[in-house]
Amino acid sequence: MSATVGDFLLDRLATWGIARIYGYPGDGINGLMGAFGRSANGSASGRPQFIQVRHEEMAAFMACAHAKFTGELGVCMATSGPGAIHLLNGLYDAKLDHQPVLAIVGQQARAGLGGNYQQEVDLTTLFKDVAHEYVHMATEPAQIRHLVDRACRIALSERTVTALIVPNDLQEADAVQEPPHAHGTVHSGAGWTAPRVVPLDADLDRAARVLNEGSRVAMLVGQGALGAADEVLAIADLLGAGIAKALLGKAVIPDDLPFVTGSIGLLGTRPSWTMMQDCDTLLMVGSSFPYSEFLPEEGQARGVQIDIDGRMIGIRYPMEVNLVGDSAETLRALIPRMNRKEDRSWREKLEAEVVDWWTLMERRAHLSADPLNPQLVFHELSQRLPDGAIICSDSGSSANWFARDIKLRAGMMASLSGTLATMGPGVPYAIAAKFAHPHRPVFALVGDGAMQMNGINELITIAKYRESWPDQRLVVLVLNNRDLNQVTWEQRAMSGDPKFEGSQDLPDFPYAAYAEMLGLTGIRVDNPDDLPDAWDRALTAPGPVVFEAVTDPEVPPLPPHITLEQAKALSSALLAGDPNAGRIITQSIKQKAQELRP
Ligand SMILES: Cc1ncc(C[n+]2csc(CCOP(=O)(O)OP(=O)(O)O)c2C)c(N)n1
Ligand SMILES: [Mg+2]
Repeated sequence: MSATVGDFLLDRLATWGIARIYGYPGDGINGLMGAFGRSANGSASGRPQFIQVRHEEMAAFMACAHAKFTGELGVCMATSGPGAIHLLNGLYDAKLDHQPVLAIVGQQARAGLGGNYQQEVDLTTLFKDVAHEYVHMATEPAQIRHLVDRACRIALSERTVTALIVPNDLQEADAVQEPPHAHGTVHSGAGWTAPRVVPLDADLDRAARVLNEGSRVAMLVGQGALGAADEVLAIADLLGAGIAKALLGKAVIPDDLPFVTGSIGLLGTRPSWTMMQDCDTLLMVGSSFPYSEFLPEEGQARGVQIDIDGRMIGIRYPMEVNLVGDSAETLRALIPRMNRKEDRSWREKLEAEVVDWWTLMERRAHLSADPLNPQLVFHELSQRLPDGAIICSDSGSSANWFARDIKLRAGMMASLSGTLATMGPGVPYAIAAKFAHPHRPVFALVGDGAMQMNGINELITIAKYRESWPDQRLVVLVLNNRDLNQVTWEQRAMSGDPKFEGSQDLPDFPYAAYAEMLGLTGIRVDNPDDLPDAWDRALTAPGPVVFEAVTDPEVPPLPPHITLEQAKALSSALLAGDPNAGRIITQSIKQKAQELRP
């Protein structure tokens, strides 16, 4: 029997299979903390375990990453007022990337609400946008059962964020597990299973006709195709298609297949760019990749899109056939309708471009820089990635090198903040990955700006929990370039402004030495000759590692093609007195020149 509302709330979450809640305490949720305490923090009762982070935003990132790496509901918890407010950015990350996450927050006591009380914030209104599918405040013990049931079920079925607000005095009230059988009460049950969603036969036939009539088919897969690798590969084979991957879909299929053109977009590859320029048919599966200039021009290609969410269909390219359905199921239904394309010349052309691209990547990685070329850091890591690795990239230049230089193999997982593109998720995502898959090696690829924003603090969380992971392999790669580099390049290439050192330069920080102070392994590399050995050491270290790579901020994260406008903007930035003009020109020319080599 659950004694209090707090006890019952945790028990009900356990009924939903919730094993872990990321959060931070406060007097707004002491009635919930007491319930964790009464169950010896989960271990005694099957209740969830409370994982204490350094900042509530990190708890929300971790809940999001839990959802991304397990497919389950992620849960985070924070106190009223400031704690609840801190959650927001991480919750938006989950909402925008369509992850099921439940936020549970405290509130002032019911009797004081509306009294301009200390820490009283109108939380229903605050969460109304991020948790627009379901946000409710409990005012009665008898509500808890259906509020939990609905918040969990709606988050899962809509793949979105929901929020529950529980006043602190209510948490300590006597639980009502079963509302009275009376008018005005709600009697809910737990549980949700994913439905089978397949389009109608007539629509599948129409899609098959478009795909069969095309001769140069380009595929673009996103995170919605995770779990549909066999079907994606089977249809690509029948269609003689190449496959480009949106960032969140990087792990859908391995990068070592000859017809995989890799990432697309500003962080993408040249083969993906040319495939989209030259295709006559586009098959998009589970992606909402936003940048239209990287997709075919309107009218150039006929399009078929598959997405489980009818709202995400037909918004990036005017598709001829829009199929609302599960990726694997829908592709499976399409496969018997396909005629195998006998002319393989399109696929062969793409494969040749992919070979050239990887050669170019290798050459660019080995160009000298001052002191380290970040591409070499990623290149050397890529070759050494252990089987089953989980990779979490941050936003920043690391996302470029993650997208282009990391060759994922079958069985690996990877993610980042794809749609919100927020700084800061790298380290907390990695921590959640480690809790969800403690036997797998996990990597966070993070800039020094993101480390200074929150990653450094979350190293303390790693130090706190490392002993609970049976396999402690967790590497945080920090690109120490003393610069907010991605934005510095955007200032130059998009706005035509020289680097503004006042906003862009970062103070140096001893990341590896700090890791050592925390009892982690710290490795600092500032000489390219040391990289292979340093990576070997990092990958065989007995516990978590901070791998500090001192990298050159003047190595340009070049887009797959430079438009005339970007070239003009960059040259005007340099002419306007960019403080690093000379070295930028040298590095850019070196990078570009590799494309001209035979
Ligand atoms: C919360 C947040 N603030 C600002 C930005 C804008 N932004 C995107 S990347 C970036 C620079 C990141 O710098 P760093 O982490 O050092 O990585 P680098 O690009 O230098 O490798 C900034 C400021 C953002 N995406 N998110
Ligand atoms: Mg940086």
